[in-house]
Amino acid sequence: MKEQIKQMIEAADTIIIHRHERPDPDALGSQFGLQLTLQHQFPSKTVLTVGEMATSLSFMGELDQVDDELYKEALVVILDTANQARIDGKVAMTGKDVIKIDHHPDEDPYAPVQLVDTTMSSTSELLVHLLNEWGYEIPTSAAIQFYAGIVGDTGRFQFRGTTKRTFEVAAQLIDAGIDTDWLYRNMYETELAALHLQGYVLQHIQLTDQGVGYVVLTQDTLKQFGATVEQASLLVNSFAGLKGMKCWALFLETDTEVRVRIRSKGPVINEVAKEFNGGGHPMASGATIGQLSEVERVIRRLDEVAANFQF
Ligand SMILES: [Mn+2]
Repeated sequence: MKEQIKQMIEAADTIIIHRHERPDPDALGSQFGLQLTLQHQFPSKTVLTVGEMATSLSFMGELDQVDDELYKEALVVILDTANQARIDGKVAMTGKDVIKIDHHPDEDPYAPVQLVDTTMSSTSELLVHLLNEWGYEIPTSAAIQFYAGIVGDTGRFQFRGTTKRTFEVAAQLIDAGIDTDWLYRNMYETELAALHLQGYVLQHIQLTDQGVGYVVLTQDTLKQFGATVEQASLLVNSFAGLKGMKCWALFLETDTEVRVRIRSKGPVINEVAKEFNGGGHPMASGATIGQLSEVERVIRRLDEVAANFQF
C-alpha cells in the first residue's frame, strides 16, 4: 500500500490535500507538512491545501482556493479524517484518485486507497515515518508543521499513543532546525477573555458518583466571555486532572445544536459518541446532540461505561 501511494504521488501533476473540518494542529500540520515536503521533493508539481482555517491556528499557514474543475485531473489526499462526513470540502471525493491517510479507527473506509495506522500518535507522525521510508527529505518548513501536529495530538507528549517512535520522529524534526519557542508561543498563548472562560469552566465542573465529569457551556455563557465554540472546545482538557474522574465531557451550545467533546482516562467512550452522531478515538471523541435537555442522556450513558471500568 505504501509503495502504491508513493507511485500515485509520483505520477500525479496536481495533488490536492484535504483534512477534517474544524481543524486541529494535527489536521493542519499534516496537511501543510505534506504539501511543503512534496513541493520540496517535486518542484514541478502543483500541491494545494484546501479547507477552512481555524482562527487560532492561522499562524500555521495559508490554505489555497481551488477550482472544482481541477479535481478531475487531480490526486486527492485526505488526511486525519476518519469518516467521509467529516472531510472539509466534500468536493474531495471527486478527485481522479483519492487516498486516505489516517490514524483514527477505520470505521468508514471511504477511499479506494488507504493507509490507516492506529498505533500512530498522530497523522503527522505517520507521515514522517512514511516520508522517511520513501527517502523524501523533509525541509525545515515542513518539519515544524509535523512537530506541531504531534505536539497537538499528544498534548505535548503526554497522552496515550506517545511512543518511543514518536520521540524518535520528534528528535528528527528538532534536528531539522525548527524553532520550538516560536511554535509553543503561538500554540499556547491565551487571550484574557479565554482565561476568564477557563475560570468559569473550572468553577462549574460537575462530577457524578461514577466518576463522570462535565461542564455545560450555553450560548449565553459563550457570549458573555466573547468566546467561539471553537475556542471554548479547547477547554475540554482544562480539568483532566480532577481526582476521581474517569471520563468527562464538555458540552457546547451553538445556534443549531449542542456539540460534545468527550475524553477518557480508561473507559472506552467512542461507542457512546457513536450513539450520539459522533465518533473518534476510544479515549477522545466528539458527538452532537440536538439540545441541552439531552445532556442528561449522554451523562447517563457515560455513567454506565464508567461504572464498568476500574483502574
Ligand atoms: Mn490526528
